[in-house]
Amino acid sequence: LKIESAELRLIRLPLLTPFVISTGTMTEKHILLLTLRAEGIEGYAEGVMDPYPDYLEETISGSLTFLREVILPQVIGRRFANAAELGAILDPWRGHRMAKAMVDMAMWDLWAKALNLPLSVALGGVREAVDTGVSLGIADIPTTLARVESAVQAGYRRIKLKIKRGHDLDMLAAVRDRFPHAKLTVDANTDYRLTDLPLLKAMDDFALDYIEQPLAFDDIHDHVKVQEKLLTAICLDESIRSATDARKALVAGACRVINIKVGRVGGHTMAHAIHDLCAAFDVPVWCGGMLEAGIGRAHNIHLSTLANFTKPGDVSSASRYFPRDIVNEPLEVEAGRMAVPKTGPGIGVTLDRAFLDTVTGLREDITP
Ligand code: OSB
Ligand code: MG
Repeated sequence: LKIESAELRLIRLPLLTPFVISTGTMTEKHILLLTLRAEGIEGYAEGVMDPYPDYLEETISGSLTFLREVILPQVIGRRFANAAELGAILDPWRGHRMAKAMVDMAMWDLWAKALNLPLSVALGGVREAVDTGVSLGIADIPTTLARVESAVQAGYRRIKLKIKRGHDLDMLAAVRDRFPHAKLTVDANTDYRLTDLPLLKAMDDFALDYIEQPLAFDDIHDHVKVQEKLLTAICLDESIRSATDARKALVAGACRVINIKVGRVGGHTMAHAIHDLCAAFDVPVWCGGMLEAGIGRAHNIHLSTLANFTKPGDVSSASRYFPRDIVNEPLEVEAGRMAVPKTGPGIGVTLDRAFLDTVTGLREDITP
């Protein structure tokens, strides 16, 4: 495949409901969208970086500069047999895994399309639909109970509750009391410290499937101390950026579950490596989300078809987030399962170009 040109767009989509997590509130989703063109085919990817570094360090403006000035000029005009060959261009640079992920993901989409295969098949997936859960933002207890109720009614197979210091045990007690049999998890997005160990230990009473990322985003070591003391499994999200991170976490006993976000770890090639490593450790994985629009959501669904994605992922219905999506196909959950989109090969969704143009703030074409 010879990559002929690329297009970067910066789009803004309003969220139906503000999404509140321990690090802040999101009311609008800003998305960097990449198109790679080769031999009459287009491959697409969405970036998961935010305007400001509140989830991890990367920002949209930094990624835009890195892609426009450093990476894309080397990709365009060059031939690739597959996405793994991007390593020669991407690996020399530090960090920037979210930006690298965009290039890797668009290349996987292109490659699968060139082979006329669904991306799930090109990746080695084994399912036609994937189990899904929901991630519920921080809200007062009555609002949270109502949201859990509607998620359970909708058939979601796991409910993840966002927590922060001061919004944890009372809320959990209320939810567990009302929903004694629901599969519940919590996600702290790094809000706790080792001194909170007694509080985290108290969460063992709520039969949670796991506690996601209680400690710092750049920490693996201290999570070992939490995991040793708790019966509940720790799941790492922010701390795992690569298969090397995953190896260190698993060898040290920092977690018993890993949340793989393809956009966080540098793309499908790395996501697959983490998936395989976890399988070797007998550790289950699940697919996380970053409130993606249709392109990123489709990538997540295809990735979730790999065999060791045995826990429900955050790949819930796009209509929970956006009044209108940038793809034509509705990505909606039915009875707790999301079907793999298959309008054609690759990621199996098509851009709603007329709508996309109305939400595009910046567009750049990168040509040889
Ligand atoms: O930690 O998983 C997270 C959203 C933004 C930033 C971080 C996270 C999340 C979510 C949302 O939990 C998952 C989704 O896309 O529904
Ligand atoms: Mg998380």
